[in-house]
Amino acid sequence: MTTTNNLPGPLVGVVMGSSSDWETMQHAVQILQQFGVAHEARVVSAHRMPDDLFAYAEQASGRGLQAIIAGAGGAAHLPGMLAAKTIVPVLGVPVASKHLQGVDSLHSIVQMPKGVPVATFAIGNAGAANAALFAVAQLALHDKALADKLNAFRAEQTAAARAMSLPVPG
Ligand code: RP5
Repeated sequence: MTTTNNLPGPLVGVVMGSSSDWETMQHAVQILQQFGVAHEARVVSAHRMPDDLFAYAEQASGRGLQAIIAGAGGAAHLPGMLAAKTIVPVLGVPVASKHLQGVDSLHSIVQMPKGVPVATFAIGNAGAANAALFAVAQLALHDKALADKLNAFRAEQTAAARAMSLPVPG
């Protein structure tokens, strides 16, 4: 478990179906670290440890989690099953799979039935980072210091984009 900010417990849970998802999901954790958001990261496999998945979801609200970022690949049932068992917002990250490049993961996560939402992000690293930025934005609604950090982050991105130059055609 990783926590920062001297807060009593994690505000954001980052879970994934396998340690093989870490390469992607570390991008979510890096953002949470950058913004000083208390968080934890764990493997919670929907298929290999379903009882743990249910326990994690059932305890999420009581433990003070404000968002769960869930990444999985292939038959990516982790985000949807978490959402089925908790009203804590679940942010789903499709991890690129070996054979179908994550389109299978995306479809598995995004096609939730009406009534049980999972906020679904892009396949891969961008999706993982954006899920964390979305969680930061949720928390920033009630945390002025965090909102200031998020606005500064956006301003830096804008400045970097404005400073971009293109090669002169030959
Ligand atoms: C999913 O199966 C995991 O989320 C992972 O993306 C995929 C492959 O898992 P490993 O076989 O690498 O453990 O449950």
